[in-house]
Amino acid sequence: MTAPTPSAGAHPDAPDVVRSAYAQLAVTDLGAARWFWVEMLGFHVQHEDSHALHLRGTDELTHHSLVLRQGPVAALDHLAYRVRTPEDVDKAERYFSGLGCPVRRTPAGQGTHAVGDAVRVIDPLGFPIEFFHHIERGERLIQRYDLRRGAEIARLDHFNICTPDIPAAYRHYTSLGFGCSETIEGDEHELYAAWMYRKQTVHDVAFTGGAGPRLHHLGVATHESHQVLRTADILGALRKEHHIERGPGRHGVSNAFYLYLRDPDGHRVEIYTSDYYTGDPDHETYRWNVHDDRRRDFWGNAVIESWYKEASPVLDLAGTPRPVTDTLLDESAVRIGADGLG
Ligand code: 4SX
Ligand code: FE2
Ligand code: CA
Repeated sequence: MTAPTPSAGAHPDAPDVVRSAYAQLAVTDLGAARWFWVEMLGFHVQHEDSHALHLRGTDELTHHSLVLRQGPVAALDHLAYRVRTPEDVDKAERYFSGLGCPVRRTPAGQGTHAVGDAVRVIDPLGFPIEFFHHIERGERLIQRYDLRRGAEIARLDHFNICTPDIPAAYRHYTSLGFGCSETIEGDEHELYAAWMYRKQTVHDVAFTGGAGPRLHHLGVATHESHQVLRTADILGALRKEHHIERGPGRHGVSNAFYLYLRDPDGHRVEIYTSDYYTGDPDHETYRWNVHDDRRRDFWGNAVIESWYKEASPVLDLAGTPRPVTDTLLDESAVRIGADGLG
């Protein structure tokens, strides 16, 4: 079986990634997290026990796209990619072992509830990443309009990660078979940011320059921009406007309509809609100059400083927060990358 999405740069031994599939976050107050993600964003509770919530959007047919588990510190537990076949899980194990990465097999029943045989790695960028194929299915909710509330989230769209070495991140994901839809580049084509995909959208993962490894945000999709605006209105009406960090606005990169929120633990989530199809085999990378004021907000609105500086720590395979480094990011990169700082 061949992948329908670009794989020109893929390493022959790399697993066939289908898409960004779910994120598992550690949260310090599960009740507060439930209010935010279920009541405000409209995620559906697929499974719940005393220490974790398994959530999915209206259009998702797999068991969950977000797991919130109670933990001592707010952090990213892991990001998970679905691979095309069970054999691709074995491939992932061999591929990351070959790169010298820490690798742990989590057979069905030993990892995340409802996920089958999987492999967890600390990837070359320092992130905890899972690759799985099997996952339980959920009941179809696509036309359960009666169950919709809040932002009416349809599905997980992407992960955005902070890393000090953007070219290294670009090379790693190119080897994994990802295509590149858009970039932000300097006058000499220095790479400041990149948006990369396996499914046929603008991205499954994007990179923000800065200390890493840290999770910058999860991007979750609604069908239309009115749902993005409605989310901001509901938070305002409840005097919960402090959860709004950036937007609403229109991105230059991706053309998506957006709103960034912070959950009760500070985890950032982007409500995202209306990007475009990238599945043609000759789809070309669109390159933005770092001096173009429309690149991050098409209307030229400045980006708030916290958006560049703050992000969630990530855990190692034993559940301990990983140290963060930013040695490769010099002052000029911070100034030029941080377009909100004037
Ligand atoms: O701010 S950017 O326009 O660069 C941007 C940020 C574009 C798409 C995204 O999903 C994002 O988080
Ligand atoms: Fe995003
Ligand atoms: Ca605010």
